[in-house]
Amino acid sequence: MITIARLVLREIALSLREPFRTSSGTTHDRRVLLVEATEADGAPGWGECVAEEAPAYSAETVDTARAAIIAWVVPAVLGRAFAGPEEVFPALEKAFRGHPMAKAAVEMAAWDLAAQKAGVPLAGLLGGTRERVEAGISLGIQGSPEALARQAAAAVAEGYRRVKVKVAPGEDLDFAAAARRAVGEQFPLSLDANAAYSLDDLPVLQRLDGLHPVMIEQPLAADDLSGHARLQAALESPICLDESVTSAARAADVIAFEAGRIINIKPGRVGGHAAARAIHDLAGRHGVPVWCGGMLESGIGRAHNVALASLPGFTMPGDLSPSRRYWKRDVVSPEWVMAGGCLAVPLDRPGIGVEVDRDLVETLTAWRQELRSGTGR
Ligand code: OSB
Ligand code: MG
Repeated sequence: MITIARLVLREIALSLREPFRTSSGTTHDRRVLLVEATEADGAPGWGECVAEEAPAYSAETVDTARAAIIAWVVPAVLGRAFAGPEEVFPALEKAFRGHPMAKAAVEMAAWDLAAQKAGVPLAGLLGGTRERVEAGISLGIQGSPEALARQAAAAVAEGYRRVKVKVAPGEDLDFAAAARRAVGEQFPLSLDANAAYSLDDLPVLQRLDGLHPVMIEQPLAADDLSGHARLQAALESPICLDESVTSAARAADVIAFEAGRIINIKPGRVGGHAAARAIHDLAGRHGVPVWCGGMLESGIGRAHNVALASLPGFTMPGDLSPSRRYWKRDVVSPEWVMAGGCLAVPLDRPGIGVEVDRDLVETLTAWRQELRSGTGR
């Protein structure tokens, strides 16, 4: 049984070591919403919202998520007794439509809370079976193909198990070809378009296909499953869907329509761990490989992703890079490190398995709001 009695919502500012550019924009600094959920007593559970500042990747933003959490998520969960964390997502789905990133931030905090309370690692509570998860790197669009090639070669040398390269119309063939030369013919290279193409771009997409990437991620618009099905039929490389998969029902559509052959699961995008696990289970039943995506999370969101990625169906390296790839200093200790191309699943500690550096979080906090059950909201 868990009953969240108090929830602290805050926004912290984190500066990326290097700007991250995709077809949908450039990120220099992250505004990260953090959720700290506590029962009447005991250790808090932490969650992180993956929404970005602008509605580029999806319609949700930091500000819409904040509003949705306060207006609708909190009233649906605060002070309410749940038999377990798996009951939180259905309650939120019943309470209001949409806003999966807002729902996920609180839902995931509830999972950490439940794991802390039970004294078990979150990975174990979710059904994880791996002791380490394979790390991949996602490289933003660089100033030149040569600059991208240098980064790709460095990533291989560092031990990453897969290199993903962002592409956009006009910054695709030369960049992807340079990355392919840099990593070698056999190395798992993937391309991510963040929904920047249309079926009119078929000639370019077929030339990218000719570089035999392990997958082409989200080439077309998020809501265009029929377009993806047509494109998949015209390509050799598997299409992987990211933005399109906002729920388990959408994942079922992807599989039924053959709109893609691989699914990127981000718990923060689909409403949290329960939905992410449902997609994992569904994909497994259909023989569709899944991997864990990332949204430039702090060490808190990363901990949730690592725990999820320890489930048996996550058979491909995730966008799970060590803390140092993103931040001068992460908000957790220990920071996430890569060894032998993997991140270790922290199985020796309860919950998310890393400690939140409260002093640092306090220093980085732009605003904070405390919500309690029983008080006038
Ligand atoms: O499309 O996978 C994506 C980052 C922000 C938003 C969307 C995406 C990404 C990444 C980075 O590719 C993955 C990471 O966290 O390292
Ligand atoms: Mg993506």
